Amino acid sequence: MIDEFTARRVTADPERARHLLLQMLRARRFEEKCVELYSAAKIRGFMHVYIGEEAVAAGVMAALEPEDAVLAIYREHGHALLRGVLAGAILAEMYGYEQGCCRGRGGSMHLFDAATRFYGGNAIVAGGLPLAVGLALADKMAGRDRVTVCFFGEGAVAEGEFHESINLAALWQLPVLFRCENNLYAMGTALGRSESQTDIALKAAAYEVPAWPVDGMDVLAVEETARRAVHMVRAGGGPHFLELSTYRFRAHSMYDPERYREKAEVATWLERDPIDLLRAALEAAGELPAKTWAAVQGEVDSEVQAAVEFAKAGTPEPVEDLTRFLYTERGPK
Ligand SMILES: Cc1ncc(C[n+]2csc(CCOP(=O)(O)OP(=O)(O)O)c2C)c(N)n1
Ligand SMILES: [Mg+2]
Repeated sequence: MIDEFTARRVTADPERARHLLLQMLRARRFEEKCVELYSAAKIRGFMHVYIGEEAVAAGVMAALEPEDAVLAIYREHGHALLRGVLAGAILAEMYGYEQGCCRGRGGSMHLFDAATRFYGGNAIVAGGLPLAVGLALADKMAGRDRVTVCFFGEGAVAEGEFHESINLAALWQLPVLFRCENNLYAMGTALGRSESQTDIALKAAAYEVPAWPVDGMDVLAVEETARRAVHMVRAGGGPHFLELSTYRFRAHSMYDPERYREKAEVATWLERDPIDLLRAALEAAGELPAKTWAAVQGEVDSEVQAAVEFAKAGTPEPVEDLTRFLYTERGPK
């Protein structure tokens, strides 16, 4: 059953809703393929998928300009893809090939692409926050009209870097949008087992940063709040903070027996799959005829298939290149 409020929001701008649906589906199908390739041992190393959380990344990207910067954690395939990094370059990176966005040196957790100002991909919990503050400080000092968006999990709030970064961003009124992806677990640790205060927006508010909780499974709400927050930051309003409540449908990483949560809890959240919710709302409003939905799926499937072909045709970096890009091309002979 679609509530009246959702129905009205979809009808108000069906094109935007279909765009969001397409973006979420791109991330979902891409990662489903990654899981398949991982199981077939084509991709190795650590891999963490974002399946279930797509609305959080999809909802903000359309509000950004090409000159803005984006940082994420190790669960970042979707962020990179939706920011504009080519699917083939991401997958080739995961294959460890030279054609990857980091020449195959980074892998799943360290996607990076200067052209789209996607600054990673970071395996260190909370590691992206000080980088975001540094980027925003540079922009402010140089008088550049840019916003830096920093995604991180709720596990980051236990780190000193979280507090140091938010404090300095607030003190210096830097143009950063912090986006906490609260999926309730940091590996196998539920938030309430590690934090005395589980209201994360409140922690940011304690540093005088405007902060709101948002339903991270409702992509229309995510988009609306993201647009507003990006606008406020760009207008010189200093850092802003959004806490998105969301859920990862899959395990933490490819090695996780998931003993810390009940199957019933997962099933409850699966009922709020952001893709299913938006699709149902569009269909109920008569804004997603069967052939439009088939076209959306076809477009996504072709993109994923092309990425697989591109990655499969890749080649490892030649051994003689291995010392390149370390310090300087003009190092001692
Ligand atoms: C500084 C640091 N400490 C510990 C780890 C080990 N570690 C990897 S992922 C993770 C959980 C992080 O959870 P969260 O920030 O909520 O992100 P999520 O995986 O839920 O998206 C931890 C503790 C790490 N990578 N970095
Ligand atoms: Mg988490």
